[in-house]
Formats: sequence, structure tokens, C-alpha cells
Amino acid sequence: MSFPEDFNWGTATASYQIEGAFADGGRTPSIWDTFSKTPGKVVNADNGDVACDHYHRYPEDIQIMKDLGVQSYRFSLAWPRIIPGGTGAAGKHGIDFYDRLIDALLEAGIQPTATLYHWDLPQSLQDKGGWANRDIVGQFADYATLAAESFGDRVANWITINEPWCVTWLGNFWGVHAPGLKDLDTSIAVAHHTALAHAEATRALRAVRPEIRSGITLNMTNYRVSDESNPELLQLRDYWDSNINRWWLDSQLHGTYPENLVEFYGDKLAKVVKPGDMDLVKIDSEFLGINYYSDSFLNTPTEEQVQKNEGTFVFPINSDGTSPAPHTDMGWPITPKGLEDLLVRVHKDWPEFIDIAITENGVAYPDGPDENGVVTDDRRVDYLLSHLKSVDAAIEQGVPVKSYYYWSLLDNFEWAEGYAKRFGIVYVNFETLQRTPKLSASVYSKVIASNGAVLETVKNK
Ligand code: IFM
Repeated sequence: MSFPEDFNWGTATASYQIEGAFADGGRTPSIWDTFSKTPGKVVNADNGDVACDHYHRYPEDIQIMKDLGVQSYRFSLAWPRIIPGGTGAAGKHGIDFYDRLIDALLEAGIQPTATLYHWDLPQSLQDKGGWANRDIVGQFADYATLAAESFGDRVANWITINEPWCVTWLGNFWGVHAPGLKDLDTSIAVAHHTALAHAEATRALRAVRPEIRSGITLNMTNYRVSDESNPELLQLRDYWDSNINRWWLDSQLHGTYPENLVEFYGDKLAKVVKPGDMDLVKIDSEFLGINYYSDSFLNTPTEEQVQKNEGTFVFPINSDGTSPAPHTDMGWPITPKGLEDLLVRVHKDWPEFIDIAITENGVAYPDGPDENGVVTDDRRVDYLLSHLKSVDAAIEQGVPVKSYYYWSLLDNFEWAEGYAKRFGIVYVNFETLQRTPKLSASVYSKVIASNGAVLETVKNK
């Protein structure tokens, strides 16, 4: 196996998905509190009020990671805890909570990796337009400054924004995530402001602590088409590739947005890009975070699908003909080779990144404890091992992958799916909040202990 000796093995979570304690210590509502309490938005009307109660049970969760030998833990800071008013004064209790968490991680020998924004925007900022209001760029930079001042002495690795594509499109165009808006002008403004905010937050982090290592985390995918000789489909693939893969990469590295989107968005984009902005979005980073779950499959959209989007916007379809079975509990196809292909492509197209972190990779399956209390999640084990073999194959080809964080440490609040989808290597009983490490946790532990050497054999042990 080609994992370098200092390869970093981790697990990941996010604040709203696990913390609970929604009103403790002066935390104010985020857009996800509002959205999840709006009837019809989340499966079973679930919300993050309690979640995994990690806010109170973090010592137990850290002990679980320590027992597994996890070297690094990626978590996110809740903006509404750190700055309850959205802007202005720091929330003392929020800062104290993350101080305790970070100190306990270090004490356990686990490196903290902090994400500034994993979707829990203070509702008070959304009330002023949220990510569509340009003021957010400065407000986010101020939040980054406070975070670096508070924790930068102990946290070396920082992620600015998690999956800005989801923030932009799921939250503001399809309305299936908070804040639940469905508006193309708004989405385009969000796409630009998140790119700007990443760059400005990076500068803010560095201004406080030049030694900080930071980057953005993007959800990336390969688009496969059902017919390589269909020019319309190839154009559609380019469009989607630009929309999800290139927008936040070309902008930070080259100070440009993909031409096909600039043309497609036209005046809507021109309206929000101010003179000098394309110089501002350009920023170097210490690493790139990639979240990979599956490949995407494009088919020619039906007339009805085009109509639904007023003929101006099309979307990817898992085509029956091309999407490989099996699918996960989320309905996503399982495509481990895609991770290798994606990594090789990223290294070829954006060679500037000499440190690539897989900041999320994981799978949802419903397996729970059997009569002996054991969770035998074989399918997750297969997913984990096959994707790690893909990472290994990419490293073998010279791709500088330095870290891997399994998503997720715990079963948690899976956004619009509520608690119905379980991504954890640790089972959480949401009645009792009891944690039970699954088979996948023990397999991952062996992989970590051997630095990947047992990938081929661990299943037989
Ligand atoms: O749970 C999410 C996470 O918050 C962001 N990336 C994808 C995961 C699974 O859907």
C-alpha cells in the first residue's frame, strides 16, 4: 500500500448534526433550527435540538475515537454559539465549549481540524439576506478572525466552508436545505459570495496566525454520460462539471469562473460581481478538501424536467441505464473507482494543490444492533475498504492525498433526511443516546493501526 508514513486518518462530524444543546450557553437559532421546525421540510419532523447530545457527551465521543486510534477529528464550529448575534460580541459559553473540546482532543492525542461553516448560519443573518447579502463576506471574515484568535493556538488545520455548492444550490435554488429558498438570482449571488468569503476568511485566519493551514471543502463528483456521442449531453456534462467541480476551484486558483457558466448566468452574475472581485477571490490554500460519495449520471433531460425549471436549468439524473447498482440507503450509486478517477483528475487539472484531504467519504445503511448488541455493518465495511483502495491507487499514481476522514464518526442528523439515514461507524440509539461502535469502526481501527497495510486482508481476520 502506498499511504505515506505520516498519512492522517480521521473521522468527521458537523455541529448541527451532532451537538444538540440548541439553546445552551446563549446559542441562538440557526437557519437549520428554523428550517427543521418548518412542517414538511425534514423527514419525521426531526430536528437538531438534541441530536447526539455531543455538546454534553463529547468526552465519551473522544474516548471512542481514542480507543479506535483515530489520529484526527474534523468538527465544525457553530457560528450561533461563537457569535450569538451573528456579528459583534463573542459568546463566552460557546468559546468555552470549543476550548474544552479542543483541549480534550489534544489530551487524547487527536489533532483537531475545524470547519468554520458547516451550514448553521445564524438566523439573524439570514433575516438580512444570508449568503445572498454581500455583507456576509465581511461578517464571515470577522467570525474567522475571532475563531483564529480563540483557537488558532491549538488548531492547525482549518476548513473555511463545507460544500458551498450545497449551500448555494440545495439551500437557495432547490430549497431542500435551509434556508429553503428557490431562486436563481439568489443562488448565483450565494455562489459568488461563498467564493469571496472563502478567500477573505483565509486572509483573516492568516492575519491572526500566519502558520495556520487552511482550505475549502468541496463536494466533487465525476459526471458520466449515457451516450458519449451525443453533443447535447456532453455540453450538459460540461455545464454540470463547471457548476459543481470548477466554480470554487477556478475562482480561487485563477480568479475566473468557468466560461460556460459566466455565459449562462449572464446579467444575473454580472449584477453581483463588483469591480476588483475577481482579484479578491483568488487565493492560495495549504490544502484542498474533497468530499466524495459517488459518481453522477447524466441523461438527456425530459421535456417535463426542462419545463419544471422554466426551460433554463437542468439537473443531473441517475439514469436507469447507466447508474451502476447497488445503491446506498441514500439512493446513491456505489462507485469506488470514481474516487480514484476524481483524485487523478483533480491532480491533473489543478496541480497547484500539493496536499489533498478527503474530508468526507462514507455511506448510509440502516444496520442496528442484533440481539447481542452487535452491529454488523458489512456493507459499510465494503464501502470503506473499496474507497480506501481507490485512494491508495491514486497515491500510487502520484496524487498527493495526505488525509482521509470517514464521514461520519456518529450516526447523526442527516439534514432533510433527519435521523432516518445512518452514516456513522458508531451507532447512536436516539432514544437513549447510547453509542455502539459498529463492525466498520473496528475494521477502520485496524486499517489505521496498520497505516492501510491490511486493506486487502482485514476482512478475513
Ligand atoms: O451529512 C452530510 C454532511 O453534512 C455534508 N456532506 C455529505 C454528508 C452526507 O450527506
